[in-house]
Amino acid sequence: MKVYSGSEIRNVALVGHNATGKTTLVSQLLFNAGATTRLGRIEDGTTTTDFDPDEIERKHSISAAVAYVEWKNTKINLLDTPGFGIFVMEAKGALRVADSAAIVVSAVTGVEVSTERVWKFADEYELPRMIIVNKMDRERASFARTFEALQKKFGKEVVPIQIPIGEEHAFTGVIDLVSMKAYKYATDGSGKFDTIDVPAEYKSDADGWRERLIEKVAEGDDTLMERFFEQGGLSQEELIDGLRREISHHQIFPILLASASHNIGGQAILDAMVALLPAADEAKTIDGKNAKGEDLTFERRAEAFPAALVFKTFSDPFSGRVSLFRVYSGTFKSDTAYWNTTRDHEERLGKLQVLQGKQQVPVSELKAGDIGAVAKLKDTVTGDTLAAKDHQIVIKHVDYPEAAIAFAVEPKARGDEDKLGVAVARIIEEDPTIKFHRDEQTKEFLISGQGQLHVEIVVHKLKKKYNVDVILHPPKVPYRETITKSADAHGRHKKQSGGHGQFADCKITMEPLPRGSDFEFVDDIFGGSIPRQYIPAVEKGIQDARKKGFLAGYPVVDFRVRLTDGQYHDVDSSEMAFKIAGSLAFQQGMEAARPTLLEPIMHVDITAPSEYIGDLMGDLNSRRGRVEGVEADGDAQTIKARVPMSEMLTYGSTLRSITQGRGSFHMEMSHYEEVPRNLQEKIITESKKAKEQQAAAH
Ligand SMILES: Nc1nc2c(ncn2[C@@H]2O[C@H](COP(=O)(O)OP(=O)(O)OP(=O)(O)O)[C@@H](O)[C@H]2O)c(=O)[nH]1
Ligand SMILES: [Mg+2]
Repeated sequence: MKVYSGSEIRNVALVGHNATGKTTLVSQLLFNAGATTRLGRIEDGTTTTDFDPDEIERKHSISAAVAYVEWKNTKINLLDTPGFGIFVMEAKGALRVADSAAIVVSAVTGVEVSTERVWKFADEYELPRMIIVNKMDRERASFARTFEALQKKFGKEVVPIQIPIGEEHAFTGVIDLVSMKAYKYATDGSGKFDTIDVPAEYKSDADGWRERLIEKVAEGDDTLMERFFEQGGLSQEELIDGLRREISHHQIFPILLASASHNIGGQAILDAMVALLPAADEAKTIDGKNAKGEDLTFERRAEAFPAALVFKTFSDPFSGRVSLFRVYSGTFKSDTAYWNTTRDHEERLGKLQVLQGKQQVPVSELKAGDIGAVAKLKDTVTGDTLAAKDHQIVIKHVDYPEAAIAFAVEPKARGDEDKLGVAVARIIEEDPTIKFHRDEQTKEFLISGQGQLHVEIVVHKLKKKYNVDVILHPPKVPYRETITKSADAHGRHKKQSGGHGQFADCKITMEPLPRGSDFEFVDDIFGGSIPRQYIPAVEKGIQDARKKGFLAGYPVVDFRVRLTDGQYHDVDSSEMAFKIAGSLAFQQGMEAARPTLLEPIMHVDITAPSEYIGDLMGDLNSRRGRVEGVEADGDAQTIKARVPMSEMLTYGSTLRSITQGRGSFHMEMSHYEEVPRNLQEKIITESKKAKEQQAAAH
């Protein structure tokens, strides 16, 4: 395997809505460049970048993957990413290490929800981009409509550099507006093409589009503008140079066309990637932190010391854990020790490789700009920086969003708990947007992720890859309890059993506090009716009791206890006795203080094409939701609402069916509110039942 330097490398992330054909496009480009011997297809499970068994079975991408081609003496690293909303962070991670983005849209559906999300990520990372309008062969494909939608959404910078020859089943080639040549493709999927003159019937159309392109390029540069007016046009070289510059400054987002599954347009896309997208050593600075934790930006190309960011981890059945990294500066060599600057320890890198999907191709070294992989790192996970011990920097990785939903899981086999923990930890290494913890209150294991499907995929992986069979319970709603009025209470613990007795007595006042204040304990004892040393015991007794709950076993929050009076006995009093007295007082206080249940309210954002908004609002109404606003965002709209968590547990599938899969949603914890009284009885009975069952099982 040849070693490439940054100027010979393009790192392009293919991002976009799901099913726009990103994975198929990567297959097409690999095949056209001779990296594979046949055109991989989703339907046959033969694509290079959807190699995971789950991806093959589900016929869509779940995880980012890398492949490469050599084209015109240039290595193009292609990062294929999933388009489903719940996996969109994979796309963000890939964009983080790419130098440009290929935004893939379907010529049938145009701009969609994930298109806009990935566009925003590309904005955030200031990436130059090209737009590939794929599926030009499909019924109802339209170049004009798609172009219009793109321009409306992303601005006048969206400019075609190709127009199609034919549409739908008649799509047979593209006219290149830069060279003013046409490429006509074989209909057998071989990708073979003839370069021909622009067909007569397209001539005037193509001239018009070319003129618009040239004007747009000239706009960005005064001297070019002058030449344009003097000469009445631009030379081929001036046009390409100008285009390249405008693309790198985000002044032009060129549109290219394709039918990935019919293998049309591939070579023209590869040409454009090499000629128009920035090389890996052209990009500006990269931000991170130095060893002292201070922010810093460093010039990638100027630096000789090695620095790389691990942006992805996956486990391979043969080589174990594989870490993918992008080299930002210096050169990484096989069998050499580096420093994990994120975790501050040495990490030995074994044999370096470049990846063709899951296939590992050995390489002696990787230079600044390249993307490679290494297996079996000792203690390095996604997001870590590898650098040199005497030159420590930590490169900034992506910020992951909070998990949107949590499910309880239970191993089917007793004693599999440890195995479960280890397996989930492995999965989290691959996908840091998954969270796993044990709920102190319910003692359950909780897996949280970006949506129900996300968690289901984890469960599937646990079984297939790690042989841990779990039962997925409906997500648990973390209810709370509180009081609604003040009450005085008295707790007295007295026992005379043979020799040593037990005695403690305390009087308390319980008062409601505002939401979110949790618990306060105030010592209001005067005159030593309870000696100092026993007061913490009273508090401890109340703390323990409030965590166990009163109505339905949920922690009691947002109240204050004032300890006002009490009695003790010189011999018979003890800490234990005062703990018991405290808890008895708490029980009595709860009875008198009109207890009630609190439920978590979620802040929910739901995005979908406008036509579904009415139905979605109606549905939210029936879920006790409060709509707080609707924001128009092009053809899509986003509903902002607050909805009780208990009403949102299976929202993913409802949303899918209402919007035919075109909506997405995100939710975050907002605050707690009182459960309407008429719903409380049911929650209390259910929780009691669950407890009895748990008790019976143990
Ligand atoms: N007709 C037609 N079908 C295509 C084309 N490109 C892809 N497809 C089909 O569209 C479906 C989705 O293609 P994928 O390549 O998986 O799309 P993707 O963008 O990678 O999807 P995600 O991984 O879910 O984001 C598959 O059934 C492909 O065969 C195309 O140009 N024309
Ligand atoms: Mg895909």
